[in-house]
Amino acid sequence: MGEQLQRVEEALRASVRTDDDFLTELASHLIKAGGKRLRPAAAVAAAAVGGRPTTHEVVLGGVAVELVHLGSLYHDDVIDEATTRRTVESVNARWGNLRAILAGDFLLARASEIAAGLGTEVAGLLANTISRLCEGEVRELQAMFDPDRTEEAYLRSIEGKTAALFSSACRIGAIVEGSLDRPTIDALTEYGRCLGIVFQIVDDVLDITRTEAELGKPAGHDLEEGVYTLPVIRTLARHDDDGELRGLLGRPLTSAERDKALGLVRTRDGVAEAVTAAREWADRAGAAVAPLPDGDAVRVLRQAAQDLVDGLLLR
Ligand code: GRG
Repeated sequence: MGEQLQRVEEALRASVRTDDDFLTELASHLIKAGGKRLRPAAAVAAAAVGGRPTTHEVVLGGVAVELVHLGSLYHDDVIDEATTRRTVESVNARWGNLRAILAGDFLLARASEIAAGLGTEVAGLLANTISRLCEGEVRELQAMFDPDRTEEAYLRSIEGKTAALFSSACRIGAIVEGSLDRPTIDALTEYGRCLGIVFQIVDDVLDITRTEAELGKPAGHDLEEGVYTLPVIRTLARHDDDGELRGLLGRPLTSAERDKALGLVRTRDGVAEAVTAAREWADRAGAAVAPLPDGDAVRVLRQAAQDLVDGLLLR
């Protein structure tokens, strides 16, 4: 995987080069800052099920999905008024919202150009994925500060804002590989969807469980923003008979109230239940590819789903 991801890296940097040095700088800012490149890795790993060397088209599929991810981060940081991202100053903090939005649009446009070069189906798929990201994000905004947000509503939101892109990463990798049949492409798409759900649940757990020292900023950012994620939803639904947590939510919190709410979510069973839910989704990811002919690539995918839970929790 290392060599393929190196190829992704080079193509990613090349994809945002323009005649305008300032636009290139804006568009390269977060690429240079690193990132785990999980979505390109998912595209490459899905394509590997075909058993052939990674083609340039597969690398470009990975680049297109990472560019959409990056564009969404640029926009998300404007929405959140974030000051840092990937441990560096966010684009909006350094250059302002206007330039951050335009550079995010530019990344989406470059992703679309690359996808169009990979064929009509991939272009349509990527466009639909961008819609689903926006839908998921809007659902999250609509549920802000709502202590009655249901688990179903939470799942629908994260399916859009996170799982849609993981799912499309796998589907695009599988389509452009060129030799895989439709049932296999569909199985890999479902694998990616489940993987994305695992990823977002774990990310949401970490926002509750990590300490301020680990995060470099106060824990409980989601709680503060009024985004009630699975650990909170489970605590409210099953472990809040005295109504102590509910009494704190539904409005902006002082830092003392945030710490109190965090303590309740951490010590009651909501966190443990959310981790169990993440493991169940990891099992579903594994089950999605279980019918495929056994081989190294399928074993890697199944292991990756399990490792995602453990690796991220230990990160
Ligand atoms: C413009 C495409 C577009 C979308 C607009 C803002 C928005 C709608 C959607 C936001 C979606 C979003 C930011 C979801 C969160 C996904 C998430 C957990 C990101 C962090 O991913 P990592 O950890 O990041 O893979 P790195 O830095 O490792 O790449």
